Amino acid sequence: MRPQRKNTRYCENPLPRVYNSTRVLTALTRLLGLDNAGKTTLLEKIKSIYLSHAPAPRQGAQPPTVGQNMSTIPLPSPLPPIYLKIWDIGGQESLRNLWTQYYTSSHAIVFVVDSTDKARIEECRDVLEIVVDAEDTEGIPILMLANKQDREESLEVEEIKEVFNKIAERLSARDSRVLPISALTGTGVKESVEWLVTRIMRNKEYRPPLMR
Ligand SMILES: Nc1nc2c(ncn2[C@@H]2O[C@H](COP(=O)(O)OP(=O)(O)OP(=O)(O)O)[C@@H](O)[C@H]2O)c(=O)[nH]1
Ligand SMILES: [Mg+2]
Repeated sequence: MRPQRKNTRYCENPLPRVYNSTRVLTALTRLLGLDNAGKTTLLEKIKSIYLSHAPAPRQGAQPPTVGQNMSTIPLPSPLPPIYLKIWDIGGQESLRNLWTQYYTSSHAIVFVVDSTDKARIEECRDVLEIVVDAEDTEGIPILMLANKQDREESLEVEEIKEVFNKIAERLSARDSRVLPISALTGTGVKESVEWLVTRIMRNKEYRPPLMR
């Protein structure tokens, strides 16, 4: 008799069995933004909200991301029956030129801004401008998140909007939004996911989600 092989394949998020067979669509979302913006914390927070047993992120617990992290989030009803595959990509300057390779396969982009980092807000705008101007991001929803709103010194969302106004004009033809969040406490995170999935579905003729 042949020895039984152990399945050792690593699987970060085994998907719950309760999902019925009609749930077959997958949309790819990329979390972009400068280093220290809170992308990994946001991904961890989303996991803790939508996946059972995923722990909530703790302040300062995430080391800077050198490559990328990915999680698949099955969205609960009444949201559309879709899996959101979220990629958190390192934001250090040396890693940013790698972002372009992900644009064509993305159904939405989430650009995370550290609202407390006033010194780099212009850099942040310049980087977002490059993302928005890239040919392969044309027509896909872009969500800008003014993160770290739990911190007293953070810029208000209206102040962030002002900085990004110039870009917003160029985005007028497509779905975009600026929302205030705290990836740490979770304020605004569900609303952000809901905005994303609604816009991805609305855009499905232009960039159809994948069949699983
Ligand atoms: N107070 C507060 N701190 C936050 C929040 N989000 C992230 N942080 C902190 O900000 C720091 C950076 O967070 P990360 O999630 O590692 O940032 P990142 O965007 O993934 O950074 P890179 O991987 O270098 O691109 C950590 O100390 C987090 O705990 C937030 O909403 N509020
Ligand atoms: Mg990170």
